[in-house]
Amino acid sequence: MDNCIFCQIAAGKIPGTIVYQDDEVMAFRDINKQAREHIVFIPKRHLSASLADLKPEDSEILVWILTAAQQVARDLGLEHGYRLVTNSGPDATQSVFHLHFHLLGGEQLTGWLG
Ligand code: IU
Repeated sequence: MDNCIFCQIAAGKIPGTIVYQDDEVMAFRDINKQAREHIVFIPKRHLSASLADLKPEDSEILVWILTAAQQVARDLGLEHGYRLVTNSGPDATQSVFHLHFHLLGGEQLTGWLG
């Protein structure tokens, strides 16, 4: 999608600090990090705006993203743990409407709600 910032990062049209990519998934450092390590995982294709509207036939992307997150967490040395979350919709304060997951770690995480 032309006006989607994460599509533009996936296409290399605007820069991101990319830490992982394969045919389907890209991961880059969040520009406004909320933990010492904060990585955003996206499908390269604009499959959906959020988890809420991901179609069942596209759901295998979830396995690919979780597998990529597992790999990146290992690469970053997050052996003490990490958190993987997705914000879906306004109650969750979602701000970019291209499905994505946040990997947070590298320090003791506190609290669930913000
Ligand atoms: P959210 O779950 O939609 O709230 O998360 C969007 C995230 O994307 C947020 O943490 C932003 O800091 C992050 N981000 C980014 O890393 N690079 C960008 O160019 C833009 C947003 I725009």
